[in-house]
Amino acid sequence: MKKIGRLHVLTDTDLQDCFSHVELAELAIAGGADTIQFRQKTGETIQMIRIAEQIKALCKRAGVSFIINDRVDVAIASHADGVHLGQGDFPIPLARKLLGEGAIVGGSARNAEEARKCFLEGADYIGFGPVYSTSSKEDAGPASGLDLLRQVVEKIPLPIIAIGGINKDNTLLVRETGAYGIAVISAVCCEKDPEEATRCLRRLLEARQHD
Ligand code: TZP
Ligand code: MG
Repeated sequence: MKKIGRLHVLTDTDLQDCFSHVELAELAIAGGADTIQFRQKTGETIQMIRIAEQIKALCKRAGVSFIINDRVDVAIASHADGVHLGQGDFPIPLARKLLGEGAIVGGSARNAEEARKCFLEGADYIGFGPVYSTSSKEDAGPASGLDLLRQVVEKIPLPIIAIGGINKDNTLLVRETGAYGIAVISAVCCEKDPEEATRCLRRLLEARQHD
């Protein structure tokens, strides 16, 4: 069954060099991440497949969903649970055709029109943002803010995963918009203790409203 997850940790080895993708996945899973997204923009495909296979094994053991950023080929090769695709990446309908109905296909959206397009193309969830400004993605574009996030949550009948500048200080505000979950890079990968950082975000997501 498709499990989208509410706390997506995107592994990153460009912003920091203390932890490998596999180490980050392991620590994030231990801290309570329920989706791991392997995100690497450059490098040899064979190397990516090897890393993805290792993360897949960790995720499978823990019952955590495993998604690959951009690369449908790496997702197929590593038996990942799905892919996450940006507006200029591999087309969502084609990814669905190649990966099948059982795969998780997520799409990125920066505004309501792009979110609707992802929905119409058959995405299973939408990564919406950047909600706050971020330096983790060069072409992320301007921050949407919480109001636009709230509008997308209300308009688009898919799980909305908020992304961009999300950390322990704003997770509760994001959650109050009705967003299904959050996705983070720096709030986990760039912390000294990624496991504890993940645990902290998990607790905030699970805290009762108005606690
Ligand atoms: N897509 C939109 S913003 C972003 C991506 C991949 C970067 C998120 O990184 P951070 O460090 O959580 O702001
Ligand atoms: Mg992309």
